[in-house]
Amino acid sequence: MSKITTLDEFILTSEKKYSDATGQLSRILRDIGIAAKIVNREVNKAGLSNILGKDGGTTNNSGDEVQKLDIYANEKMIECLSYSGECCGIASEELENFISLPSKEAKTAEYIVVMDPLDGSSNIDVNVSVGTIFGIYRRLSAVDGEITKEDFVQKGTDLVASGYVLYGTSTILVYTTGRGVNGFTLDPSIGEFCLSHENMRIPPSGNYYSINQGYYLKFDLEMRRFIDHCSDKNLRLRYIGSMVSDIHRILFQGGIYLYPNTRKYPQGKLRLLYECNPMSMIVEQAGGKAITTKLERILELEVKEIHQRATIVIGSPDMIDEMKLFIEKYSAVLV
Ligand code: P6P
Repeated sequence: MSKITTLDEFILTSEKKYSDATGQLSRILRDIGIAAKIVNREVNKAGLSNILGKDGGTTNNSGDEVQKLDIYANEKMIECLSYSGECCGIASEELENFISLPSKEAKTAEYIVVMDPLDGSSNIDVNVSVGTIFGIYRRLSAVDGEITKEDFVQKGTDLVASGYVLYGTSTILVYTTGRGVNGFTLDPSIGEFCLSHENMRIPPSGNYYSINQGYYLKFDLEMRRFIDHCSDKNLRLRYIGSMVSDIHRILFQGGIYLYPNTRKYPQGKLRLLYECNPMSMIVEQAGGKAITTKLERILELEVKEIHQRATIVIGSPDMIDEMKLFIEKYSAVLV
């Protein structure tokens, strides 16, 4: 039997490799691992424990109807991130504004977390994959003071770590601290995330493209021409309404995920801080690319608001480069 490397062991071993590591980031990552196991337990029995359905018809900052599991996942992530005392504040899709964690230790902690606690929650009631997305930044405010909005509205290039959990046919946690991407699959028989995908690299190209083709007539010309091109090349369209799931496929098998501007979302639908930036850090660390439909690198975008939206084109480098040619050729905006 090959040696099992648990997430905790991997985090601690990685920490020892870097003399400047203090263990604070490791403890935050382990808190997230615990939260992922708890959320996974509820996701797997959502149909049985009256946790399905809308939470009284409330909506979150993305305008999405809030499902009970959204709220549960948000609460558990906040609770678990309080354990180590290494996180001083959280911004979440489920929260109007950022929050400070109340413990005495948290007040002087040096990291903040941004998160989408349950991405793709419209899939919950129909038993389709959902995910958690997180990013970790160093706080900018003085540790003896209050946290501020500036602690959160940081560029993606300033991310210290990012990751996601995919609650699918199995549950996998994928993260990076800027030194490569590693995946850990949950073994329910021992309750541990075990290293299953070491040093993940995205294929330079692939046979999948992922976009909500239902908006075809609402996309700009360059998007429609690219979609036509994908069809001409007999690429396979895969789009399940969960960014984590769609990008996870592309990370493994190659491809491109696109959420361009539409009439309903002229700035794009996805949130820059806690969806686009963390996923872009992971994909870039695995050798991929992530840009906006105006050819800007996602990670270099100025973040001005916590719930700021962005367009995104992310995935295999060769396919992103090909998409750029369509944008340069057909985009009225870039002329
Ligand atoms: P649409 C889920 O709400 C999400 O933020 C992403 O995970 C997903 O890819 C996208 O929005 C789905 O949006 O407009 O295609 O339903």
